[in-house]
Amino acid sequence: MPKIIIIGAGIVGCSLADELTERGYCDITVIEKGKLWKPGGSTSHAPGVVFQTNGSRTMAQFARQTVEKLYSLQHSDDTCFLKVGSLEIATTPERLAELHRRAGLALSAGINAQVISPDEALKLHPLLVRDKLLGALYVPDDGIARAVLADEVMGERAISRGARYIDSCEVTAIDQVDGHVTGVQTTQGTFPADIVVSCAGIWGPKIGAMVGMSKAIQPLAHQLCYTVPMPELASYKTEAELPVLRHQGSDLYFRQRGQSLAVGWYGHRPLAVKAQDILPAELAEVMPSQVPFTPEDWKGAMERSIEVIPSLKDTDIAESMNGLFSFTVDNFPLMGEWSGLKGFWVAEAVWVTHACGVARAMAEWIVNGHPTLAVHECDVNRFDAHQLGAQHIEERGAQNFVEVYDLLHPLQPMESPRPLRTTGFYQRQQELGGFFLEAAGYERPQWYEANAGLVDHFKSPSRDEWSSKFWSPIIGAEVCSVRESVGLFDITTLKRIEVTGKGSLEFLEQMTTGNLRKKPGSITYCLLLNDKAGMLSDITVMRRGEHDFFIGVNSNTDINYLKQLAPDTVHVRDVTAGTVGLGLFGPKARALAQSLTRDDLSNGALGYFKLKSTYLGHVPVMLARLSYVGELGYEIYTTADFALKLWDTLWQAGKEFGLIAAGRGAFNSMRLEKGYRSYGTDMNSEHNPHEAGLSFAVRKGGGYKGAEAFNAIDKDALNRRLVCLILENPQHVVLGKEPVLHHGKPVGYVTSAYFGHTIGKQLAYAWVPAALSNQGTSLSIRYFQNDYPATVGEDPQYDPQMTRLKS
Ligand code: FAD
Ligand code: THG
Repeated sequence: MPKIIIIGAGIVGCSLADELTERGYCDITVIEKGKLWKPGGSTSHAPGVVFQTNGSRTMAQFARQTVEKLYSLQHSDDTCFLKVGSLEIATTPERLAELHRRAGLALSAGINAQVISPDEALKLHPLLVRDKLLGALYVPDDGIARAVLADEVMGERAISRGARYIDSCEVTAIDQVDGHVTGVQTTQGTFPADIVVSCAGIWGPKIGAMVGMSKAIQPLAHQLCYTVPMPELASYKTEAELPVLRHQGSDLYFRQRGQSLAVGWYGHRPLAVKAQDILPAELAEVMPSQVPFTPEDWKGAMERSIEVIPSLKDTDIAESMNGLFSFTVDNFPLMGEWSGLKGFWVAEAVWVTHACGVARAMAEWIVNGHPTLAVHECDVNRFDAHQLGAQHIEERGAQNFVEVYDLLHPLQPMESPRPLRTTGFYQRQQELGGFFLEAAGYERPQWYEANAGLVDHFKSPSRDEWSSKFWSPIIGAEVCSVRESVGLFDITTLKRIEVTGKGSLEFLEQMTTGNLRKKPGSITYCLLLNDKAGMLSDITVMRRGEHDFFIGVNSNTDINYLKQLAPDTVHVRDVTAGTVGLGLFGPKARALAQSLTRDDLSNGALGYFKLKSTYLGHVPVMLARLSYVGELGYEIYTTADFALKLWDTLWQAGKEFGLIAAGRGAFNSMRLEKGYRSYGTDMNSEHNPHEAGLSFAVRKGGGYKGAEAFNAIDKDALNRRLVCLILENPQHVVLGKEPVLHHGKPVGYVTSAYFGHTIGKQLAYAWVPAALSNQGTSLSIRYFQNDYPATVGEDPQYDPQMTRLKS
């Protein structure tokens, strides 16, 4: 049994000790610099408000598990969760619409939620104003976490199972030998360990610095005040009965505490603090995670509050604080084993709301090697280099604070810093009027205004205000034009690695489901599985030479995962930033490419899923004959220095073939018509290849990670399936993440949705129970308040015979 040290006894550390000891990992030492059970971190003063609804399914599940667990914990005579319900209120039509969308997100994640009328809201919370209210989102199972009490209950339980808690003990250094953690040094001496888990919250960056790890965490202060007792609350005798409230339109939230109200305020400027500068307990006024209250930043908070709770008008503030907690560059927590040091794990930037779910996933990860829920969004190894720079962390953290309650469209890119990364094609893309969104920090065109002239030719269904954000009818025109002739797509943002050296083939055979014993020049589409046959990624392995592979992967997590496991003779190198990629896709792609090279590109010489090094004009390239948009064509790779020359060469030659530049919008619509899944969106580690319709990518026999579990799956007894839904009315637009209903009951959720311009239908891929996955099954998709009828259709809808790709 490994010796485990947990740094920090906040809600995350305490939950983790509980989850690990429950799984029989009892050699646990929790080291805490403060005093138990209120050691002075963010948990010690959090009002504990829990709203489970989240744009991320995983985060919503973490919240659900947290509520379940805290509700099951008994402290004295009460549970550690007060299930008072929650109300998010709307005073504008836009916010009301947003509440309907959020209700959909909740239902998709299995959380009971409904939009209710102002009168119903008032019944639940009589202090609310009536006249301005348009409606509210009511989630009955939301409420208040009694986090400090929960820490004590979970802590005592872990201790009863053999764990140790040592308080007033500060970790000052992490020991390591040969890239593996060996223990920690503290103010009370050295403690050996096989695994160290940092649950240090806002001090996370400081612990990170001990091992040379930059953490994408920014501690920020947030203002919270408690009122004096209010006469309107005089009749309440318990800690809280009224639902917790959010008024996102004014950056406010509220909870009852006996006869007073807590008012939380995000409307102030971001108040950043460096982890290194947080005062120790003996110097801090109240506790380390509270900095002095700044009344000037509170300005506006009460005025806005009175607008929705008029009885606050003559109410004084009894307690006020600027409390510290963590924001990250992408709003997701940091979880998992850091690839820079074996045995060094992190669970930080976690809200109370998600803490027990996060801790459960961490414990499963440590004990079983993989968590049950999909954690790719939260993986500590997910970041690009730029996301780990001090300036970026500070700026993104602050911006995410400002936007915490903003009404954000799912496609909305960060505003700053932009442009941050550009591909070598950027100048040309600008000249063509590219409408840029951001991907992995790169500017990436969604469509090109230069193609506006095509719109008269190829019409798209019109869209409502929400779905027409970051959208243009040009997207559909680009699709149709590419399917007719040929298009140029910038695919540089797709991550690429080289795996080279003796033993590469054997290594990749163990790691992937692919049949890779093919001649150099071949390409294989395959999967990475975990030990439970859950999918970690889908990749394309291009064999360039005997011991030389070029692989298209999905994320930095994939890259770090392969790096971690590669034997000494095998080198895994990320070549994304040093190379560029263009997709040349469409029926005229071969004729165009052939006009630029003396090598034979005929179907016989360079067939489907084959690879070739050649020149296009002056530019040395690798042509890979595959296409995520389902057309004849090539992925073309070259080094970054040749980007512009490559673009210009193709552009010049493309004139006679009707070449257009096409954006990501077209790319996504086309890949969905062809039924190509997008990892992270359509599927993740919670799903096995059969459920996702990808078992064709798994080789027969075994010898790869996950084989045993995969071979044990009963294909005829799957619980759920990814299906292709066709909306009955092609004018009905959905965007993804909406709940799928059967006879009015939520049964699943949409992953990706686009209009299929070639087939003239609105498509939505969705997870549904296997019993409802047969073609022809009638379901509906809830978009805001509307239930749109949809039917399970053939998968894929476009070119199922592969005639276009293989022509
Ligand atoms: P912490 O509770 O900060 O625990 C980390 C522990 O690590 C600390 O006890 C610290 O002493 C210890 N530690 C650090 N460094 C060392 C070291 N070197 N050696 C030993 N020990 C160390 N979240 C919600 O979900 N709902 C809310 O309503 C809510 N409201 C909030 C309001 C305010 C004003 C603030 C500030 C935060 C709020 N949060 C809320 C966020 C929430 O409080 C935190 O995200 C959560 O408590 C973090 O828990 P943690 O265990 O990660 O960190
Ligand atoms: N290009 C490259 N690598 C990639 C992607 C890509 N890696 C990550 C991600 N995208 C992987 N996704 C896919 C999905 C489908 C296909 C390729 C990459 C594909 N599938 C064929 C099919 O299902 O018809 C496979 C046919 C076969 O196995 O013979 O082409 O876009 N480089």
